[in-house]
Amino acid sequence: MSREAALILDRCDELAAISADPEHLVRVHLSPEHAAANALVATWMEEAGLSTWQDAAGNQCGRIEGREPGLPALLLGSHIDTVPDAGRFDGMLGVLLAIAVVSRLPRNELPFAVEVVAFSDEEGTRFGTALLGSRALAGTWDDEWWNLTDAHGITLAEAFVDFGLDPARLPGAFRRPEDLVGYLEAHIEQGPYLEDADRRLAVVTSIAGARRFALTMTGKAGHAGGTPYDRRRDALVGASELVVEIERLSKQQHVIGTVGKLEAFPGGVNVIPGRVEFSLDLRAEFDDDRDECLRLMFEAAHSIAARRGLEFHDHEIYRADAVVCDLDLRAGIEAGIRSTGDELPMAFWSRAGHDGMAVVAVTPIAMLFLRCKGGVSHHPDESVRQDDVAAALDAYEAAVLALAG
Ligand code: HGY
Ligand code: MN
Ligand code: MN
Repeated sequence: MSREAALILDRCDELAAISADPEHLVRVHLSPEHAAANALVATWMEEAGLSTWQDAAGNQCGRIEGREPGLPALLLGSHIDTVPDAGRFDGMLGVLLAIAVVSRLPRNELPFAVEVVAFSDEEGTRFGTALLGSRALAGTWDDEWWNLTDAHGITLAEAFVDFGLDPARLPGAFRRPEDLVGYLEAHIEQGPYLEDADRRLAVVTSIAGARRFALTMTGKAGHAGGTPYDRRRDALVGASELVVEIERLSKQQHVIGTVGKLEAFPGGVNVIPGRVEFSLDLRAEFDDDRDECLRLMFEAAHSIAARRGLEFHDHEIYRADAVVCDLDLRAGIEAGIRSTGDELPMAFWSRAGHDGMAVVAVTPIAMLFLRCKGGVSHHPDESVRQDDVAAALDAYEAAVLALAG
């Protein structure tokens, strides 16, 4: 058992070496690193006895049949793309656990086929909007996305072609509900609750709904020395006031608002910033709470702008509403956790987003969380314990068998 867990951790290290930056792990959608990771994951899938293919959206997929060919499939998996300067377990661990579960499963016996999917773009690092791989699988594709551009001005459509995919054939990746039984994802918690409770595993009740925005505060650039304060329209001071207000309102309203990116223009040390472009990531257990807090934030933004002679503009780049995990699939996960000796599985909502938010459009979902050190994620210090990985593997396998029962 721990040999399998050790192999999974070694493979996380192997995937972590496939990065666009040798110093900091970053692997984005439709990049050469994505292609290399797909190829490596495909060999591991084949070693585990899965027949493999890359779907029309760039997801790496694998399948074993059930007791007869062509049965609807239980989907296992996670994502293999990363945020910038990422940890090596967010996403990848779930893909490797899924492959390890399949290598344990009986062949041609289960009442469903089992598929493993390594989703191509859960984070949205390259094009801003996220879940592009899982939304393709779910068939909830918006053709507007083809015009999204990355930092180099390459459109999603161009990136598809560069990757060897044909945008016109994307519908080939859309799955039908009747061909699926459900989706189970194992993932690190990316938060402190399991570690604080000294527990290894938890079942997820729901996944927070998230909305992301590109915000702009516009004032007037000017001379840092010669412009008196009463004549300044300093976009950076205005944006900074809003950033602090976003945190205050988030805490007050019990939602989670984060400004992850901010850039001042023109960016001279002796120039008053005339424009600031910054991001907002806002999420909550319930969409109404998220949206009410957003209203308060934008109200504050406009009042700050009015007071400072600035203009505020918002552009929504991503939205995935909260989803509830399926009770039957959750029962399978809970049975799996109990099989590891944890009689009362912890259950809580995921503050992090996951591909299940997209997959739920085509089939029910459930998630298994495992503890991560200090709750740290989206950081190179992300780490897991080998014995927790071993327990997660046992629980994940038992969940699949419980659902087969
Ligand atoms: O942002 C998230 O919550 C996820 O890690 N993409
Ligand atoms: Mn992530
Ligand atoms: Mn993730």
